[in-house]
Amino acid sequence: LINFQGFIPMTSMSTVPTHEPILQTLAPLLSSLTTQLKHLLETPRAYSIDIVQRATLEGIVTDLDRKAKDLSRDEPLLVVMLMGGTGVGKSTLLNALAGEIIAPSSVLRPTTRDPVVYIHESVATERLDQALRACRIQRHRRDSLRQKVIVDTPDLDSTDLANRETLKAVLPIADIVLYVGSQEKYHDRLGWDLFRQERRLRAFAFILNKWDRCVQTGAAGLRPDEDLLRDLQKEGFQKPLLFRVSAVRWVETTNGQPSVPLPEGEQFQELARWLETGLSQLEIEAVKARGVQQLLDHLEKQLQQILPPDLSLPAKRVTESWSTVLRQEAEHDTEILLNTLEPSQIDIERYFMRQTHQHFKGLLLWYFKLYHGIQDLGGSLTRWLPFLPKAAERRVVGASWDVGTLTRGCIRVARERALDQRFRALGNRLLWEAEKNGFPMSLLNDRLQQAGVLDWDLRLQEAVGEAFHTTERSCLQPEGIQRWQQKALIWLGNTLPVVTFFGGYLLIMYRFYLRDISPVALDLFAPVFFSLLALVILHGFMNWLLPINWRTIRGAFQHQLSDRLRQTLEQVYNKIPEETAERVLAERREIEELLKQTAKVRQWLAEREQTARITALYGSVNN
Ligand SMILES: Nc1nc2c(ncn2[C@@H]2O[C@H](COP(=O)(O)OP(=O)(O)OP(=O)(O)O)[C@@H](O)[C@H]2O)c(=O)[nH]1
Ligand SMILES: [Mg+2]
Repeated sequence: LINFQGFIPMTSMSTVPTHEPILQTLAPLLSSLTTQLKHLLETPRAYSIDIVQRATLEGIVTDLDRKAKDLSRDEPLLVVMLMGGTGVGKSTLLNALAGEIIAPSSVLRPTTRDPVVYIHESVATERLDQALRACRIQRHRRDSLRQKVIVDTPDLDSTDLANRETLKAVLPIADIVLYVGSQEKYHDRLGWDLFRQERRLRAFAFILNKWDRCVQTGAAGLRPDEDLLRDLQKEGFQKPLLFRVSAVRWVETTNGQPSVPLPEGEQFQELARWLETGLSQLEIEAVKARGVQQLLDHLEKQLQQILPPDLSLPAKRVTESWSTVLRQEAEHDTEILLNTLEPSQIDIERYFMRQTHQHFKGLLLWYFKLYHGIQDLGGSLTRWLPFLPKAAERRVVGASWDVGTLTRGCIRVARERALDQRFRALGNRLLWEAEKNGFPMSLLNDRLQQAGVLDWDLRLQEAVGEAFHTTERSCLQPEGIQRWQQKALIWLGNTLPVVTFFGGYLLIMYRFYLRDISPVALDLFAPVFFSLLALVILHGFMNWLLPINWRTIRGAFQHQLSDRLRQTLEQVYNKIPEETAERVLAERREIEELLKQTAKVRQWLAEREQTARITALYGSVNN
């Protein structure tokens, strides 16, 4: 029979104990980690922690807190907890260890409902963890178990789910779990799953109870203990501490010896000895320290899982791809806005023309004033006289024509018709682009929604107004050859009519004084007529060389507006991915910092590892 192999007797301790009060030093370190982790969980995050990870981390906060409190004591208590399926004999085993009936055991399944805490009389209840204080406390006077708390727990596999919940509430307090099985029940799925989950967080020793039955039935196949050892090996426990026990035989004893003969290889006494003397102060500290290491290891793994990615590169890609989307959007929006301006095209044309005509002086200026006066009069007449044909729904440009009113009106109509809808759709399109470029949609959702409800009226008004004024400037002060043409026309316009007028009269005088031809009445009006003709011809030239019509204005305006709108959209949207990536990166740094600190504490602890006597209680880390 395999003896409890992981247990190396006192004399063969492999490392020399240090006198540094490790556990007490560890307590404030754990408290500091707890505070940081709490802060991390409490602050709102851009890269949110999913609900399961959050729950796990909150569990770790509780565990860290618990351990910090536990370790700050002079003489830490070692909590040894019995865990197993219903009817394997946990309560019977505790009774056997206690040497009296302190925990109810029965053939009825399940029996135990409340955990029973077996504790030395000198230990104040306040020293127990909150969860244990509420349990049934049984005191004893055995000094060999002074620093140990043995807990009998409800089963983990009966149909009574409340029992399972009770077990799960006390399990985190366990430093060592005594995994109890019987010949028919030692690796049932529920128990085994729980063992696999918990072994990463605490020490495990194994008890195969009802050994009397194991020996009896042993004929066919593998013996339960060998089978269990094989399973444990697969879990990385090469030399687990396994005790074969027949607890029921040790409940009723005479002079400390069982009344019924023990089956061969029964190891209850070894178990009792291990609990009493095998787990000395040194082992207790080592188990406690190892428990902390396991918890820190668990914390590191969980932190790794919530570590946000570095999104700097995807953010750049997203900004680039958004630029294309925003340019297209600006072009579409411009088209919509221009369409709403269409009905006012004549007003705009006239407005521009009047602005051009401001360049002139003298006769031509008077000519244009007259021309516009007649135009306005024509417009007014069509309104006053019902029988004259009317231009569809257009206003006539007055002297104080207001660009602001026009742009406000056209923005309102454009928003109602299509723009608002487009802005909403734009958010979705940008989200989709982001996802395509490896930037999680969920991170941008909020910001994009906020952008969607910005004061777009103001922004659009600014864009349209600016585009309008730039168009006006470019039309009134053309560049290149047109500029020279304009200059020449202005010069001609300002001089030619005057020259023709006075030239005409000089000609009449020449003919009258030098050629003796007396002018008729009509001749006297000829200079006026010629200068008027010059004015009309100049007007014609202007319309031909520097045309001011809706088509040219629209072209220039479209170019300006789509450019301005693109800038406006980029101002609002383009900074979002990078700013979000920066926030996520800051969160990543925060978690990395906590990871670094956790690793430091773990390292500090590893350097002070005291003994090899407890290695059997832990499987290999890789499993
Ligand atoms: N043959 C045999 N029977 C045992 C042994 N230990 C306990 N039993 C019996 O197994 C039955 C169940 O024992 P309990 O101690 O109540 O089992 P438990 O694991 O506490 O069960 P729950 O409280 O329901 O979780 C009782 O009838 C015990 O007498 C043993 O070593 N050999
Ligand atoms: Mg029980």
